[in-house]
This record gives sequence, structure tokens and C-alpha cells, in this order.
Amino acid sequence: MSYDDSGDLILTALGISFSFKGFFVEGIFELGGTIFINSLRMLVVPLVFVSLVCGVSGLSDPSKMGRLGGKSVLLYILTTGIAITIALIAALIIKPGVGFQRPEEISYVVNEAPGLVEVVINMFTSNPIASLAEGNMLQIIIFSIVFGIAITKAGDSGKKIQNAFEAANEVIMQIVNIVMNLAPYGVFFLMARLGATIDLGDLTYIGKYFFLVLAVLVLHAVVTFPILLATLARLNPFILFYKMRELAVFAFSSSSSAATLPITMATARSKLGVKKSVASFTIPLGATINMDGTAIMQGVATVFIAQAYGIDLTTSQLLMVVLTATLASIGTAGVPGVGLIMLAMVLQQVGLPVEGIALIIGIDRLLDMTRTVVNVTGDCTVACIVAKSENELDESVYNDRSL
Ligand code: DAS
Repeated sequence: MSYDDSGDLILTALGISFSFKGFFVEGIFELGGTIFINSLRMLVVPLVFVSLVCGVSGLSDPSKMGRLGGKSVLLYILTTGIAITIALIAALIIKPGVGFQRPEEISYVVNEAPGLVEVVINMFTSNPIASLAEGNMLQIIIFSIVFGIAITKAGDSGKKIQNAFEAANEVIMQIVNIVMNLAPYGVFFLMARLGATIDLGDLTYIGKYFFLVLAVLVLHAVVTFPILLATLARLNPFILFYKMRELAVFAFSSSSSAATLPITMATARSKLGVKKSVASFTIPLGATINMDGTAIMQGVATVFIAQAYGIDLTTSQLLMVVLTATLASIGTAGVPGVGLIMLAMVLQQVGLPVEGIALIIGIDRLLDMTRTVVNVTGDCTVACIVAKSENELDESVYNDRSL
């Protein structure tokens, strides 16, 4: 059984829990749900630390970085920042979680959010081991980036450390696979617990969350990317969408930017006319550090969960969400469900209850499929913009609709 099979289990879980309301809440479902949430949280620190060090030590390789790498990283961070900002604004306007009776048995104390200056100072750790142990994600992210850059400047010693981190990353991705394969059971327990603690009427709030995420995903894909393509590269965005149709289907069905990478690469090169010198750098980079769709889910989910728990997010907390989600996406590999693991980190960082994931995990599968399409669309968009700016885009290929 894998992450894909969550759907059937959800209906079963909801059916059981509505029929035995209250009976299972304290027992097996509570236990199973908590174990699954903890397994997501368990992954956050090792996944972010190791994949970020790998990501940065790979991309800041001087022979690769240069103008091309700088443009790509800037555009990827820009589009992800735009995505999460749109998501936060939309969620603050629509208020999908306001009035949602949060699960009674989860008590929650609002952490006093630090001011912006304090946030910046706190980003630089005095003890990285303590930061890892405490799960201070901004400190871990900054330390990982610095550590990754230092690896590239340490010659053979750095290469040895980089190889060790690449190996560790492989192992950690196997742990992610194990946890994701257990996801259907975790979703079952969480939905059963949720079903026993909320009223049918509350499901409308989850529906509002679901459709708001979808709406922002579509908005970002059909507005932000076309504007960037038309203004920065003077390219017809409709041609990009038309040529990405097979790629979109695979990204949707696989829910994995990483698995889709070979098709993304082939699409960029043979259908969009991006030359190999650019595609071979920007596309793998994007599959790793560019997750606009995921950032959108994290933005809406964070506001939704805060509203469901009756918490008003301060401006510095909202900025922290933008910063954390944007930076964290740099090192996160594109595999099914990884957005949920990163959501746990964002919630932790802004002091919100990670248990709030239980409110949205049941409908995350379809959102994961959709946001993966947005992630790879962003990768192709940036690849075309960078290639055009480097005169490495064959426009006759890009404009050839027969391809
Ligand atoms: N499935 C991830 C990807 O491959 C996206 C996510 O989990 O949010 O891009």
C-alpha cells in the first residue's frame, strides 16, 4: 500500500468514526494519528539539513554557479516568494478556517511571536548542534546553506563531506518513502479521529480550504508564470502550456517533481527549445529548490490552521512563513507528500500546533498531485526565461506548435 491509496481509507475511517463517535477517539485512532504526525515531524530536521547541504553544495559549485546559476536561483526564489505571498493574502481575505471548531482534545498555547529584528538575529545560531536538537528551522536552514557553500570551498575534504551527505540524503529519502508508504494508515487514523471530533458541518471548512488552495494554484499558474514569460522573455505563454500537456499529466499522476524530471528535461529541450547547457542545470535545480505549488499549499494551510485554532497571525509570523517556506523549499526533494513534511516545519517555526495537519491531511493527496504540476510548470518557465536571457533558447522550436 502506498500514499496513493489514502483515498479509500479516508472514507472508511470517516464512516467508522461517525458511526462510533467518541468511542475510538481516546484509543487506537488517537494513538495511530499521533504516531503518524510524529513520524512526519521526525523527518523535518534530517531532511531539511541533509538535503539543503546537498542542494547548496551542488549548486554553488563555482564551475556551475556563475551568471546562469545566479539567475536561476534568484528567479526560483522570486516565483516561490510570489506564490506564498499570494496564498497568504488569499487565505487572509477568504478566511477558510474562521469558525471551524478546532478539535477539543488538542490544547494549545500561543507562542509569543518574536519581532522581525529578533527573527533576523535568531537566524544565526551560536550552537548548530543545539539548533538541530531543538528543531530551530531557520537556524538549521541558514547553517545548512553556509555549510553547503563551505563544502565547495574545501577542495578534496569538501568533496568527501559532500559524498557523505549525498549518501545520507539517499538514506533519508528512503525513510521518507517508508513514512509515505505508511501514510494511508496515518491518514486513516487521523481522519477517524477527526471524524469523531468534528461535526459534519465542519467539513465545509475543509472544503473551503481545499478549493482555495486549488484556486490559488490555478491563479499562480495562469497569471504569474505568463506575466513572467511575456515580460522577461517575450515568449507566448500559451505555447508553453500547450507543449507541457503530457508533462502535466505525468506530474499530476506521479505527484513527484523528481520522478517527472526526465520528462521535464525532455520537454524543455525538445519542445521548448531550451539548449542543453541551460536545461541540464536549471531543470534539475528547479526540481529540487523550486516548489511554488508546495509553497502555496503551505501558505493557505498555515493561515487555515491558525484560524481553526482561533489564532491571529502577526505580521512577523506571516513574514516568517514566507521566509521559512521559501528557504526550506530550496533543499526539499520532489517526492509525494514532502510538502506535508515541510508544512510541519513551517507550523513549528511560527509556533502553531503541528497537530493541525490532521485537519487537512485527508484531502492532501489530490492537492499534492495538482501542486506538483505547478512546481514543474515553474521549472519550465524559469528555464525558458534563463535560456532566452542567455541566447540559449531556439525560438523556432519554442514556437513550432507541431512539436
Ligand atoms: N509532491 C511534491 C513534488 O514532487 C510536492 C509536494 O509534496 O508539495 O513537487
